[in-house]
Amino acid sequence: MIFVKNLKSVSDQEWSTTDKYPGVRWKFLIDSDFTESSGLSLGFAEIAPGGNLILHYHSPAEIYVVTDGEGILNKSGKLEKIKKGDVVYISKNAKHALKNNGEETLKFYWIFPTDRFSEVEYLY
Ligand code: 7BC
Ligand code: NI
Repeated sequence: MIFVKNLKSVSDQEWSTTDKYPGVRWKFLIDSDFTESSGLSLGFAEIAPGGNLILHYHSPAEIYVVTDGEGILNKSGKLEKIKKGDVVYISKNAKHALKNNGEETLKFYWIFPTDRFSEVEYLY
């Protein structure tokens, strides 16, 4: 199975949000809840200035690909500035958070080695 998608092609998909993550919204691009895919999943998230994807961990490892903006990555308590063009590897169960302390929207893709985002259990 091979398919091509573009972020614009999911413009009909509603943004997802939760009160847990103020200023954060996201969409699913490759995810077995929406696409005929398995093994890997990909989503796209935006964090508005002042927004915060709060400290959490999960059993699957994760990758971020930052496409726009800048923010502060919390690496299990150690803070590091990240920006457009950076990629981030997060190992299984490593606590992480991402806050947008900049003036523009922070945008990034995330990748999980799972069929779907909905099977990732978020722990705090
Ligand atoms: O961006 C979201 C929204 C829940 O999740 C992916 C990022 C992460 O670190 O799990
Ligand atoms: Ni995460």
